Amino acid sequence: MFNIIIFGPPGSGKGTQSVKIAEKYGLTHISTGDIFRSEIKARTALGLRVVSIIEQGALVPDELLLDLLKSAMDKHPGTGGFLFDGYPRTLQQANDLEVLLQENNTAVNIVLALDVQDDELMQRLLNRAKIEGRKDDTETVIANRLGIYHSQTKPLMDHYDDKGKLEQVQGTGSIEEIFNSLCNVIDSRIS
Ligand code: B4P
Repeated sequence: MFNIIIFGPPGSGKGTQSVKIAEKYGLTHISTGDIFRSEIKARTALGLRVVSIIEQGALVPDELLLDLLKSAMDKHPGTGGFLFDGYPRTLQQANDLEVLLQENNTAVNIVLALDVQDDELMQRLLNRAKIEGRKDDTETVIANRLGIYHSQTKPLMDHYDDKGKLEQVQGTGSIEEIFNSLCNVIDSRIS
């Protein structure tokens, strides 16, 4: 199996690039944000539990992520690998993922970190708000999400760098240019 984490601040293009990478490399795309949004839409117990957390731009508690991830992975036995999008976001989640993958005799191969400045992120997400109307894409909530990214999620880059798994990629430019840079990095790790 070949497993990739795509990592970056909100609005860095994780979701956009994940769809393209998963298709090109035949990976199973797991987006924890997409899973939460579909649970909220379907008004499940989990959706009702997390809706206000997500609308405020806070992180869903780590313990809720573990079961969710296990069941998402269990739906794809025999996959060639997973592309984790928006997970892990805390050190606890990174440790949980490591254990979960070890239980399946596999591991994270690469962490692709998209680098984009905060002012560009704010602009992208305010633009998305006009198109998609996501409740967590208001100026105040975006600022909260960026703050949480810098304090709780960004430190994970050192964690994966220490393990020799981190690859930083410039996240500005056209979607195709960024995709090509990501593919170059993946190809260099596969061969
Ligand atoms: P996510 O859905 O992961 O939200 P996100 O960080 O905004 O990522 P998204 O994929 O939507 O955006 P992208 O970077 O692709 O999570 C939402 C919420 O769920 C979190 O705030 C949290 O509450 C909760 N949650 C999820 N996972 C969790 C976890 N593991 N632990 C705890 N809580 C969790 O950016 C896309 C935007 O940028 C698009 O509008 C796109 O058009 C634009 N864009 C992309 N590439 C571009 C480019 N090259 N140039 C210009 N614009 C570009």
